[in-house]
Amino acid sequence: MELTIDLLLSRVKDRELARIADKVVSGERIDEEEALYLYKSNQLTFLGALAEHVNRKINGNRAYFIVNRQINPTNVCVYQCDFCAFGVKKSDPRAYEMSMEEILKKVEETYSMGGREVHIVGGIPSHWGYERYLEIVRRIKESFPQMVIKAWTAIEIHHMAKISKKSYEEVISELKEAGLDAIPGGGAEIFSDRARRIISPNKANAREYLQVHRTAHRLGIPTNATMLYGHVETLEERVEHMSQLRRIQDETGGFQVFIPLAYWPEGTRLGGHRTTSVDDLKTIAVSRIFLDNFEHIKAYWITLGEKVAQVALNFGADDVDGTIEEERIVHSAGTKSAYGHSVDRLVKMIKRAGKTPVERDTFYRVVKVYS
Ligand code: V47
Repeated sequence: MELTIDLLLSRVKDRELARIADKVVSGERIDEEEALYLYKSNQLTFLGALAEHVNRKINGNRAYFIVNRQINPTNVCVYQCDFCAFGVKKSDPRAYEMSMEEILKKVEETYSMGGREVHIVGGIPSHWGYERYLEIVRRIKESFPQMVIKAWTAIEIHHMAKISKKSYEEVISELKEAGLDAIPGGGAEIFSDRARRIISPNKANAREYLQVHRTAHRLGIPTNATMLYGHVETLEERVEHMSQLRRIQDETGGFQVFIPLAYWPEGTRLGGHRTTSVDDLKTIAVSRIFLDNFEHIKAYWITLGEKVAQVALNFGADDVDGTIEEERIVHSAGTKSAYGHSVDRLVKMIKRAGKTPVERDTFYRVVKVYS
């Protein structure tokens, strides 16, 4: 690998690119302007090799997956963000709400198949009280104490704080007490106020999203971070988004993974186009290089598609998420990926990308290495 990167460095003609790459290879942090330069560069394979060089220093040849399940208890949502085709009004014929029994049945299915994690997020219905969110966590933990519960985005937690008139600290402590283990990264979208005013003007803003995560870290709850890209945001706004995450990670160290989410436009009010694979791979690569204090970068196979996710594993990503079983959010917006995959399929996907598949738990502890 060293030889490859040295060889590549010696051949790069763009002086500025070579200077930034030199910095990266010697382990120096790059700034926002340099990240933007990488983003704007069309040396895609070089960028991939550089990001992969960084990834290998952290994760070796391993690529992670988890046996998990997503559960979206309801799609009823007060916010109606323009980029989202999943959330609907209560009166919409597509509206649904799972009963506690339905939720527990899904957790049981996953548990009996060796599942390690349930990832629970949904719409935000105006008729749900704070207790309902706590109850879902509590009942799952009571019935399946071994199951790791990664639940409720910062947007949902902000909403809980609002309706219960409690602080983030109180809400997260009570969720933790009920059995919450980790918080997923959803709801970040793009932090820029300008872009947020266009795509999701009503829900919690960037400052509130980040404050929820900061509070969770302080209370010992690890969280993930996402970025929805490919809608109305600029490249500058993407880099600024990552920069805010990097600053918080410097402070707390509580983020486990960064997940760039490629926007899917079908059925959304915002419309627009799908991202190109070149953009997807650049975003993975730039995030791997820029977020030097994040251990993991996830190539989420649901938004990227399996094939681009495989290539992304050679462009700096080291994780593909999991078996998932029942993805609804991005499927509402047109993704053609499967709803879920078997362990076998994920292992093959990773092996065929030239990586060693490693089954992990939510906290990136190794469960099984498929060497
Ligand atoms: O917050 C909504 C995104 C997110 C669309 O933490 C869309 O491990 C693309 O956050 N096109 C939810 N994306 C999913 C999410 C996630 C997924 C996997 C793992 C983790 C983790 C988190 O989905 C939302 C939003 O940013 N989303 N609509 C759309 N049209």
